[in-house]
Amino acid sequence: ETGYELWLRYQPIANAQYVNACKQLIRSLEIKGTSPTLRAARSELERGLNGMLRINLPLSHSGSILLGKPENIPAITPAIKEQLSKAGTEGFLIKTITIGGKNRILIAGNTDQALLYGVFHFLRLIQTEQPVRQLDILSVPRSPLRLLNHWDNPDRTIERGYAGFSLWQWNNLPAYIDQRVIDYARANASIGINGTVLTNVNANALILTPEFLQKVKALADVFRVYGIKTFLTARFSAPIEIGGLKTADPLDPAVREWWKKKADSIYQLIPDFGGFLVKANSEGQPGPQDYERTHADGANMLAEALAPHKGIVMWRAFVYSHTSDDRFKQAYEEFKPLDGKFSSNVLVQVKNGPIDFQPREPFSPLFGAMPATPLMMEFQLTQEYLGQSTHLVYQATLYKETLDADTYTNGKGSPVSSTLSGFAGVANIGNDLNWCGHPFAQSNWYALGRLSWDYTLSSETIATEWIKQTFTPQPAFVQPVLKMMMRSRELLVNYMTPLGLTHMMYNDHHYGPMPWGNTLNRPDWNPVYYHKADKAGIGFNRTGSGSNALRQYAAPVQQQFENIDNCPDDYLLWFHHASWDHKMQSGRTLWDELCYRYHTATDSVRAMQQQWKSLQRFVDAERFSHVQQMLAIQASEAAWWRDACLLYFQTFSGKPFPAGYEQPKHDLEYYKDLRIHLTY
Ligand code: BDP
Repeated sequence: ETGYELWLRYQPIANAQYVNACKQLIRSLEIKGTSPTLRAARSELERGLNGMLRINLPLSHSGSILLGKPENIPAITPAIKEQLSKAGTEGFLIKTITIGGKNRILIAGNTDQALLYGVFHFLRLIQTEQPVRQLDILSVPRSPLRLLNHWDNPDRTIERGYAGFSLWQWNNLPAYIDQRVIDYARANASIGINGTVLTNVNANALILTPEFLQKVKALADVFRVYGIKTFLTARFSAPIEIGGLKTADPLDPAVREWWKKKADSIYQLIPDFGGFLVKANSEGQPGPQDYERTHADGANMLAEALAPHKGIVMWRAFVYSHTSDDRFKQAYEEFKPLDGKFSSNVLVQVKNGPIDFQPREPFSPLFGAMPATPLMMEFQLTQEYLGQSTHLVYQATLYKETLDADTYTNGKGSPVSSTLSGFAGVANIGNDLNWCGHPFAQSNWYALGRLSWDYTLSSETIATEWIKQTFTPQPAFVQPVLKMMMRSRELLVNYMTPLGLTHMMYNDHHYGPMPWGNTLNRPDWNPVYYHKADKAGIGFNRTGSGSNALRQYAAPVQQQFENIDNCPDDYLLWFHHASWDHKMQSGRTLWDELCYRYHTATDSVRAMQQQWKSLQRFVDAERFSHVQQMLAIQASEAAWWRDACLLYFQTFSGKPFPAGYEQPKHDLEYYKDLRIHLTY
């Protein structure tokens, strides 16, 4: 298998007892309606049931599966109506009902999109071998916005993409629709993703030209069938670049008019267009500050153009300037004062942590700090700083760590998830045969969808579902793979940036260790800025005696971190410059703990390699070997991280490696001389 089928493989189920039980209950289908979305739902049901149970699903007036909206189902009871009144426009009900003495499986919802979600959930139940007798599942998304963000360029390269080129074949659109685009939409609908931003945040105004908009329309026409709205990134200077204006000043009437006309023309083609995602005045992108205007001025101008069409603006808070003493503080400093100043159809989109998608970050202090502004969470599925598509990292544990963190902004029990109005995941998808590069990277796409639908799901639950569907439901495979996945992100943290170290990757491509990096013009692009290692110790003091970034959190959060003696080990160096002899909570000294973490994590990757090897009989040869080869690279790169970092930090600590550890294969100069930054 190539992995192309993702978690929608629908392989014949081997468990005969389960198959028989299903076959007694599932024989035929009654479907109420004929919309393209319902046709897609039906064809998915047929495909899935045929694949898994070998059932051809004939249509019948009293079909054992009844798929429809309440107004089309005369026999519906008041109790069911009551349940569906809580389902909103996207939630669904899957329920065993009795009509005329006959048991039937009702899949109901208030819109066709909801019915499609219901069908996918039903198929998931079967693919994971859940009982289908006595069903009563009401599932309603907890978040209205569940988006992927593609950082795709018009030339089909993908910023931070590690799985090939963009799925959007701009050259062939609008005349040609690749089957992949349809399968992409199916996959998203199966996990509840309801929006996609097609283009890079480092935006190109070309996408807003009439020629490109025709192409975007062709994609939007496909996505609509699957309940997915289309969004674009808006380059702030587009009125100059493609509009012939002299300025992009958001308070200039001609500029405002230009955006209104642009929005009108988009909605003529795509009546349900979602809106714009904007990166402005960040990393060289144009923005309102070029005209001495605020982020709110810029966002509100676009919001005004989109409002008549019910479109939204997602304005990113990823900003930092070279003048601040601590990059950590910047987004908060710029955005917090703007709380309440944004139009009602603007959301501010915030990365999970204050810096930039590191293996571990504390939550961004903006969550909970802007009560008058709807905020969106931005997670990065593509593993820019997490071993790209080479390392096996299941990131749901990272997402959950952020979502569950208590902001205390409304007292105890105010988790980050409670401060959110939407979710965005920076996509890890390209035109590689298996979509995501590493076979396990698909799990991060899957997890983003499932968590955006219901952030109370545990990462174990999501991983278990994914493993069963993507490989096999056999417990002897599921259990060990679940363990591997659940530990994988913690291992990566520990062999790359343990104890709160951060941003020590090579310049530019961010692959591999470069803790010595100090050559870039901007200090806050250099690893030495983040770890601040010296003879006295290591770490970034963000307490009152340092940058005082901690002050941006609610008092109880500050208290968790501000005292060096009880700051959790995992965050120590995020907030403190600690001496090499500092006594960790583990009882070891900081230096010994650093050595311990790097070594045990590297050993654990080797153990993971052995574990995978023992599971060969459960997996097709192609995917087995792909994962196996990747794990071998990961194991050797974990050792590379370990040795490069420990040798480098040893030049400051002056301490020996504790006895019993494997010695580095090379000296520090060897690692510094590696030419990966030239060839990668
Ligand atoms: C950084 C990436 C850069 C993105 C930027 C962003 O290195 O390529 O453009 O984030 O999120 O992590 O805007």
